[in-house]
Amino acid sequence: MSTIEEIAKVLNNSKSVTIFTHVRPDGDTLGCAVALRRALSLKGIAAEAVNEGPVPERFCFLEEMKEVSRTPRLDAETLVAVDTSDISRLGRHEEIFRAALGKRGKVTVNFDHHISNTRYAQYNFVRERASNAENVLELIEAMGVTLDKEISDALLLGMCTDSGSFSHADVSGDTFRAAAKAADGGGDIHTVYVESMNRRSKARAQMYAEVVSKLRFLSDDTVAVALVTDELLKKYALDQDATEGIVDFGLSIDGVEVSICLLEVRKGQYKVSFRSKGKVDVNAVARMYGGGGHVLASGCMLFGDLEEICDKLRYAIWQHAGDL
Ligand SMILES: [Mn+2]
Repeated sequence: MSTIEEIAKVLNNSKSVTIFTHVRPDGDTLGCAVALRRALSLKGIAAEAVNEGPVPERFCFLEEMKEVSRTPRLDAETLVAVDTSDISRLGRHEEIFRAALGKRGKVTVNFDHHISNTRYAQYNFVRERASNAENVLELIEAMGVTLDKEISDALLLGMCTDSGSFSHADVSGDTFRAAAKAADGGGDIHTVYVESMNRRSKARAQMYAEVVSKLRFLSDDTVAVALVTDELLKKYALDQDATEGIVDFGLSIDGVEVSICLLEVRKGQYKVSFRSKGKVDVNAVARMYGGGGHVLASGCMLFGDLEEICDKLRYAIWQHAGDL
């Protein structure tokens, strides 16, 4: 594995850089990408940030998000993936990244914080932190770039969203030290928190209330399952991004050890998000079905009807339940 200093050197010596983010982008992958894009351009290096889809509305309060494009425009020398545990998480851009692997004149970098990272690039840096933005902050410092307001806000967005506004179990002194640097750099945590995490449309509030009112409880009320059907999203004219955060509600219930959100992506196919209070390793649970993530937060895809899926989940959690 490479060090932050080695990767800083690779980036500083690059003529051009494309920064890739993962599918269904969150605040961390986008915050990391736009902060790094700006740091590179402040050094006079041609740089762009890309995602296969649109930037979710709740992150668009940052001007820098305008710099995120749907397809690479540069034929960049260096390709960097941020916050992306596996190359397949690049979605439509996977082939572009894959084509650069081992190709002369191309450099690939994988810069991440997921325990499940598959080390798919030429240069890999993976260090567990509450957010990858903490790692990117150190990378930008190692590149010799002074944090400005735009970089600081983008990094705070990553830290704030991935850490559940600095509340998750994996938040440490490192998180706060990084956040303090971003605050000193001009970052505004109040705006970042309110815009990205603490506002919602009326339609979303109503959809949320309906999902919560129908929560299912499994395994002696230790597992809460929220179901978001396609029909429900259509009823409120919402897209799948609107389900962000629902899984966290289940975990707030006394006695619940694992909270699950099932999002129906098409008939018989569900995107599953897991949260754990700590007794169950949900990274291991998700891995049973080809997914992964962190010990306390992970995801996978499941196929079948709802009852089959609940049986699978019950079984998988029981397998990894420890003293539950
Ligand atoms: Mn992340």
